[in-house]
Amino acid sequence: MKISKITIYPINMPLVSHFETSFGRIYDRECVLVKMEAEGLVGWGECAADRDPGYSYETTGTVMHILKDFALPLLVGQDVIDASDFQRRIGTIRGHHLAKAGVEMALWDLLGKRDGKSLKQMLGGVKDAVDVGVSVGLQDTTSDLVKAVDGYVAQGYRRIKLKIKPGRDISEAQAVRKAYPQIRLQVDANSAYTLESAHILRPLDDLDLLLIEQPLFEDDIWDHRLFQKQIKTPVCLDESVISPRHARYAIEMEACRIINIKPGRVGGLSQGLEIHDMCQRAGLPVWCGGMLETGIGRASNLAIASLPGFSLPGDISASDRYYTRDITHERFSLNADSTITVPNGPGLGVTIDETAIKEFAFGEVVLE
Ligand code: OSB
Ligand code: MG
Repeated sequence: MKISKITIYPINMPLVSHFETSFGRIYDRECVLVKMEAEGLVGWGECAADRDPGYSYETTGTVMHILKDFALPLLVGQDVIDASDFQRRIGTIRGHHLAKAGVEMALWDLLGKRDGKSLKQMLGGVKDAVDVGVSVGLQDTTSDLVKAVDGYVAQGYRRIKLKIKPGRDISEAQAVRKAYPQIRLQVDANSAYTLESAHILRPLDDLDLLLIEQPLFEDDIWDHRLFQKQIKTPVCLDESVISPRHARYAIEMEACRIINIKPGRVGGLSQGLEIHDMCQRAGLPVWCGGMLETGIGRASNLAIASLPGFSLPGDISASDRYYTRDITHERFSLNADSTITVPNGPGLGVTIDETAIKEFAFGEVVLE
């Protein structure tokens, strides 16, 4: 598609309630939206970096810089054929996967709108609705945590993920397991442990968890291999898998038994697709992670989560779990069976509330 203009907006949206992980608490969510115009059509994408470099080294600020000064000048005025052509063109930029992925998403949206195909169709999705769960942040007390879980279970979520950190791990997971002996339960440490300290997680083996997500450093696939040998619960990698190559390293090293695919973290939907295919060949289950996305990123996550290898519930909750006001006209809601329906309109299948974007945006850069 001949790209005529790209506009990027850093935005800030208030969260319904604060969200706390091992790297900090947030009350609102920043990200960068990408509006790509080509051949009379408009495509949208979302770069899932946050204000602070807690989950990733990328931030709203680095995304604006990398896109404005390096990535977008390689694209505007060019005829970009598809996602692999896009990856080839931006291949000279090292890293910055969250930035790149938002632009790739906008390109997929445009291609789908041109061809009258949904993203699900283009990626090879097979499900009309996908199993989802909710990621519950750290709370002030264990009883607050159980209350928060009560609320989500009452809303119909049948898979719960708990954020953990040193000192707020075993007793938290035990309390929720006691309250819900049958529920599908998993924990996410966001790299808060070291191989030396991780032995304290061993009691989690008694709680019948689906998985333990990213206990150790993000750049340490090898230590995850050593940790997986010490624990029966499957280790799942999130932060450590930044590309299809890293997925291969993790599989070959037996560093994990499950992989969380976030298209943003791995540099785009095309890269997520490669990891999905690789894990299917290797017999590893995958699931779709989340980054508190707006309706744009949520639509994209639902589409990729509809592929056959996504056999575990995704961190894709209903819109009202995150935002009172979103930037898409469509809101995603939870079905009675703890699924969310995959959009099937052309491209991402969502329409954009540009008035809301104008209100949440704290900047705008246009390249044409
Ligand atoms: O580690 O999975 C994570 C949110 C922001 C950054 C990292 C993570 C998360 C979540 C929330 O766990 C998932 C969601 O509901 O979007
Ligand atoms: Mg995670």
